[in-house]
Amino acid sequence: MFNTRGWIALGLLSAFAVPAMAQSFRVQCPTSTITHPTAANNNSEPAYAAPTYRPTTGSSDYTSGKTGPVNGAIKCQQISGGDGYATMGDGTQTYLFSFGPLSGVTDIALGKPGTEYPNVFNVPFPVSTSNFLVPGDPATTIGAVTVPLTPAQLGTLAAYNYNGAVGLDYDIANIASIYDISEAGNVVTVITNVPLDLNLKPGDKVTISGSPPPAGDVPAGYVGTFTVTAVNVANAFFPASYAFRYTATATGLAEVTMSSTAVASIPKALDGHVDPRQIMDVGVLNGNIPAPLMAIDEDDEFFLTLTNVGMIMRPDLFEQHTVHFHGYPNASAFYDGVPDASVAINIAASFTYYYLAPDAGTYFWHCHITPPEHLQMGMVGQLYVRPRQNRVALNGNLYTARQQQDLDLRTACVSANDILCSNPLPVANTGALQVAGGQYAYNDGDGTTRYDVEYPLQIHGFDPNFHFVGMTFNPEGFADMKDKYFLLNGRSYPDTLSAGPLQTQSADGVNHFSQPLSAIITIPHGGRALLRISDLDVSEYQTLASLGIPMQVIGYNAKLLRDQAGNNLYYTTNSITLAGGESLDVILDACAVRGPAPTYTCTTAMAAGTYYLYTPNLDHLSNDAENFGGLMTEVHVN
Ligand SMILES: [Cu+2]
Repeated sequence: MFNTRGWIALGLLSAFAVPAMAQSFRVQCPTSTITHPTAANNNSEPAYAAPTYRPTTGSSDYTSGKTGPVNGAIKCQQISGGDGYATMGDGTQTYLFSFGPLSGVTDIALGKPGTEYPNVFNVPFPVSTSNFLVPGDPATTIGAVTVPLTPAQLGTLAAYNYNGAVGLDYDIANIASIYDISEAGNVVTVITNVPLDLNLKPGDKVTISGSPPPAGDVPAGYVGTFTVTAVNVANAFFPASYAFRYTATATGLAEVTMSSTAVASIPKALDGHVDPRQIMDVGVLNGNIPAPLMAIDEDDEFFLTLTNVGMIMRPDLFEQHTVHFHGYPNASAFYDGVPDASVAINIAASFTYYYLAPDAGTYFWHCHITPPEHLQMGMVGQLYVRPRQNRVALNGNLYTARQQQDLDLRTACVSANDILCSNPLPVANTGALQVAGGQYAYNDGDGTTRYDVEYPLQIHGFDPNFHFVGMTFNPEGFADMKDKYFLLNGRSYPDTLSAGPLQTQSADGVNHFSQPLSAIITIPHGGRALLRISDLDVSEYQTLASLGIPMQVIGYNAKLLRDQAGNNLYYTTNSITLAGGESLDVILDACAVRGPAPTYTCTTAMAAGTYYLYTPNLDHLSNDAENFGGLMTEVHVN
């Protein structure tokens, strides 16, 4: 069947005479940007003391109006879009349309976010320790292990610590023949015979070679390895992009024109070039449910590369995929992933999405191509943004730090002039101070969303019939869709109680990690666990109840539960109900009696033991069969 829209698009393209472009895999993770200018500072989160940007009167320009410190860092991640398998609690293999990790592969397998700083992401696979990544890695390399992984095998996984961008490789060294070399003082201008858009930039090393007189025509003073001082130099011969400058020691060197021996060589560089074989080896049938976990901090810039590796089990389909951050304040509609209004990624192509991180909270993400189908089939992932308050210095006043955010129009939340303010100042300064390693769900300003451990928990449902016809080339009945497998982090009870990633042998004959996230909640003595719950179920509402430990709901759809006057509207319940497309934040407090503000010290801890999170919708406690599957997991209180 011809795609009518495709023909219209072709017509428009030819009207603008855009040259035909081959699709390719690329990856992008800059070490610095305009708003994060110092590369060395972008590999960790600096402390938050004051806002980055305070607009001055009459100025709307970032640099001239900037009066504060640089906050946040740069984060990067690469994912594949394609297909794969998961194994359900009753042993049934389920076919997925899915996303898989193409960076942070070890962290993902360990149940952590695969979001990395540039100094981790921009690292090619270490060829010296192993030849190359093979299909199924890291599951394949960890070896033929039993499921679930034993503690010793988990240790092996932790030792397998490659988290860089899969396929990232050096672009080859470039050699350009030189047309002209001239000198003014000791500033040398080199004009080559080709455009030097090969990532050459000031600070790079370049090696000039050539035969000196009398046999050759290149004075020895030009020859050697130098640091480039300028690129894109206007000159009398060729476009500026053909020329660069460096500084020589010798002066008064004669000009060389149309040399037959002079050559500039530019060292190999990491410029986003990837080896497509590694992308295909690791990305194909690499489906994960939930899709790779992402986590960023407020003030970060996030570069997320989606690589569409195609769906091997459905070669008849030419499905595009996108990434849609659900409910997220986007940097631009261009990166929203809704195919009608932004780009979609074709098979054999990569695209890097760009996000800012303005508002803390629990979000989630999914593919936005034919959402009922691609969501049902497994293209659903978790995403959260950590608040600035985590980065307030030890003993800093949380209320004062929260007030600082109102000085920057980009981060301000002032109820008096913003009725949509999602994170108002608390009604009073409780005097809550930052504690060592303090982690919070929101910029609460009063310490009430502090937690000791956090667990992303994705609720999802599968219709096994839909997955089966989706795998077997049959038309899918959308109106008949009815979820019958009920999943927490892609697993049904009792698989929810397995530590470590679950493996599945896929159609390529090798094992792949398929369901990396455990759903066991472990709370330290008297501690607090933040459950970041999201529901991406397509056809069912889902209810999750807590037996023995009250659920305190502190946030809903990535918004702090607080009125515009600053009163906390948290409520305590024993069950929550979510529809697909909703998220909420729940704190399970293993403390029976807690002291008052500002420290909220636990005076009586709950008894150690095993508690349960389960669905009281009893038909959701099995996977379309007796006594197996369903939405249930354990809470271990130490
Ligand atoms: Cu998709």
